[in-house]
Amino acid sequence: MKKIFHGAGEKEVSRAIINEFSRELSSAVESDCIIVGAGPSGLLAAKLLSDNGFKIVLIEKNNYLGGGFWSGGYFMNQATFRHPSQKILERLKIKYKKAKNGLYIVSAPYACSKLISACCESGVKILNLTAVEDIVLIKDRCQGVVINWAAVSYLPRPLATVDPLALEAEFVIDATGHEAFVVSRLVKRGILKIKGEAPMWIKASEDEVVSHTGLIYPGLGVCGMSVAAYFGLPRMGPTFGSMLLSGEKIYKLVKKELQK
Ligand code: 48F
Repeated sequence: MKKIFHGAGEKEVSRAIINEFSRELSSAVESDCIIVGAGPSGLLAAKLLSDNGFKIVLIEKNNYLGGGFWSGGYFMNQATFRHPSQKILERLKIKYKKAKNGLYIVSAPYACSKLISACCESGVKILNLTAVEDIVLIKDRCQGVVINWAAVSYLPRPLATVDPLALEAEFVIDATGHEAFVVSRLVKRGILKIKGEAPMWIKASEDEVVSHTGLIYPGLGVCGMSVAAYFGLPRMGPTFGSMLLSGEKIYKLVKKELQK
């Protein structure tokens, strides 16, 4: 049989993976900003910061990136965007249709994969299958996160005592969605108080989430649905414009701080 592929075998393949992953993980130990959660808000914030030359690490506990952006709502894979968020879709070269005046609709898998791709192309360092367990808090400032393999939390108890690693960064952004996990680590210590999401109200929620997106503690920002959870704002369910505008807003705020 005529050989089609190069002769690299088991040891070369294994070494390539180990060496490259080690280089990437070692590089992620120190960065300008760590973004926890690769849903739509975290992905956009990561892409925009990285486009501006900052070193960004994006951490996602699932194997796949995209969070809740793969489906629109109720297992139906069409996502809606209210004006003016379609302008971000245009900048990302994501084609959409008009549902009615001021309301736009897009295939969720298409939009989600385009956003993930844009984020990867911008040079963001991605750690998937990696869970943030805690934060690094030094002198009343969030200075990084504590990570472990996401699978550790599924191990039987006798095997689950695996010590984590820590990554340092100038800023950490909580983009973990409804659970506001990074914020919850400060709540646990009595440093912050979390109000929890209020019931659904699309018209109020989208404006409120974007307005409240910001830095909530030294070194820590929130974007996306973490904002609703932290400030007790209404949820918005199956519409995604405020996730993109929130990601864009936290990018602008963190950029300003990093440039000081
Ligand atoms: O929930 P998610 O998509 O965040 P988002 O950017 O967008 C919310 C919308 O998808 C939708 C909505 C509004 O339209 O209501 O739900 O606010 O993505 C959050 C990501 O964070 C990951 C989680 O797996 C998900 O992919 N995540 C959560 N906790 C951790 C985490 C953790 N401790 N470590 C790493 N990743």
